[in-house]
Amino acid sequence: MSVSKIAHVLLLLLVLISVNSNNGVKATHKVFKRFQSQSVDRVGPLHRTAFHFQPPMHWINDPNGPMYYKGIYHLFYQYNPKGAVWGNIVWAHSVSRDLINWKALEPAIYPSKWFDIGGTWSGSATIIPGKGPVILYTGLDKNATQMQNYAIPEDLSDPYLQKWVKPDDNPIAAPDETMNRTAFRDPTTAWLGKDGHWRMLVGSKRKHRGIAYLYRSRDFRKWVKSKHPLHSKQDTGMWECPDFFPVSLTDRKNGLDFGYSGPNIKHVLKVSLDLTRYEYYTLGKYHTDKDRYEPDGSSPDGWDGLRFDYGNFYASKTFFDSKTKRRILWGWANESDTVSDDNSKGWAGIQLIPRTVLLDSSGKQLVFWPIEEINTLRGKNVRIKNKKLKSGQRFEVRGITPAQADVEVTFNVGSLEKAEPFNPKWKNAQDLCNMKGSTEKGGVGPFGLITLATPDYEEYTPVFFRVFRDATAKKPKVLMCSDAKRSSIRTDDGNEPKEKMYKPSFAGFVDADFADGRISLRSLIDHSVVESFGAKGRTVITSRVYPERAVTKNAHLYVFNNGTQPVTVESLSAWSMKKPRKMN
Ligand code: DQQ
Repeated sequence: MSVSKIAHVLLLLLVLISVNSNNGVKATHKVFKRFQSQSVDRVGPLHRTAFHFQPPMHWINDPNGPMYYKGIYHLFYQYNPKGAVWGNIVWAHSVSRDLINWKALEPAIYPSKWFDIGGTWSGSATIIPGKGPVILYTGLDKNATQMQNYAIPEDLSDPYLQKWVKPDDNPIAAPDETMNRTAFRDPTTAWLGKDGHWRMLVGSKRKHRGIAYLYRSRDFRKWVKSKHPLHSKQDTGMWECPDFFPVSLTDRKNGLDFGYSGPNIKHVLKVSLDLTRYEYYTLGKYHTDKDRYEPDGSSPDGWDGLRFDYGNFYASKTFFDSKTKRRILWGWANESDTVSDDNSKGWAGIQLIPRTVLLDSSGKQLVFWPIEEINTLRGKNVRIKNKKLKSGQRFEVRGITPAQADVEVTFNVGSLEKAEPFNPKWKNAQDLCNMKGSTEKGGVGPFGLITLATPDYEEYTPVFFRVFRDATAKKPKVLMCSDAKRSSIRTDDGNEPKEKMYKPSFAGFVDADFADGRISLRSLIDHSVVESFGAKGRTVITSRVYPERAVTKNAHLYVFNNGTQPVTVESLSAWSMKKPRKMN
């Protein structure tokens, strides 16, 4: 091996080690044989969520084929009908009129033909104008070769589209000899080019290079791989669940459909990195003449890329809601406790609250916000105005159910003079959050919410900001953390000696200018999940947590300031959240 090759491999190893040590959301495809043979005999209710999407029992992972068709929202998802670990995967299917109240149907797609007998893995839905929806999904044959298939509704007059047919001319795309046959999956929603041809992407890798292969078709049946992939990036490993869509530079309210082309748009390419189980996206230009995508210089294309969510969030997928003209994001949050625990509680995995996706006014990142329909679940409300928090002070938010709540708060920090200097060596937000935590006094911050807490802080999950002065930039450097380190007193009791509950100090930097001294935070708290939106959705972090004492009526919610600089809670509104009903 040449010296440069050795240096390259070492660099890659270093990147992997550092990235892995900061993440490690649990792998999905690991097969836990011992647990696979066990079926669920009871469901542990303690940490089940109330208003998140979750089937009555068993394992779930990626959201698949979300779509809106003739008045109905459809959500399919990867589901193990037999147990609480990954395996036996089918496409479970639920429908809703409002994305909140759901009705579960029979699985839509399950292994039955030679081209999917080894597995029915992730994919997307496309609505063909004048014809109806088509699902593209990955099937595995008996040798575990991955290939792309299509399925169509058996009866288009059934409003719920319950039965799906897999025609015999499948597969529509199989790996050729230049491709990796076990790394070829997760087709995107297809889009129509100006030439009248459909396009879709399929995630893959060659050696360490992540790849989004592009396929074209005139009739949606015969698909041809284009000469070049849409995009690829060295040393990023397998790209799972790619997602590719346009966003408007000028329209701050509406999303754009997949095939939209016109002036004042950018494109987003998101990939889910199998190696580390986190995702990143770039903003860039889609050169439709060459069918190639080029990320903007300002969007890091690799491990340091921008993220939809800096926490427990994976295999996400967007769809265009033609009813309300929104682009809506679904993402899956795996459990963070041990596999034995998942098995004994009889369920694992939730879908997070769908989020709208828009381009930020800076044009340099996306912003996310829980869909407004979630507000229909808001119940009892408490409000607090203009409350000053001196250094080291906290107050409790009383009068709502803290384990099942929606909280919106706007802080005003006044001046940033006392902000600590930012050390340019601090490259990684999660390391920084882990190092400083929520109790080490800073100048401006840490301040924020303390969710799912016991009054003595034996257990607590703080979500907070810490503001630094950045000598090299005009703006302050703002760190946002959702720190699960002290979320549970449970000592790991998994049967496997190496199993440990995963309690990371998830964090991201926030592009907030504090021009008026203000920064906002919203957290959706639901028993074992805290989804937090900083600075109106510029940075989003999801944590899964498993308190032992801070549960149901014994959970508390606080607002705190551990910075030297006083902070004012300009306004706070918190709601108890209701459970959705079944769709009727
Ligand atoms: N999960 C699916 C795959 C996909 C992975 C299998 C991502 O299609 O690559 O359950 O979590």
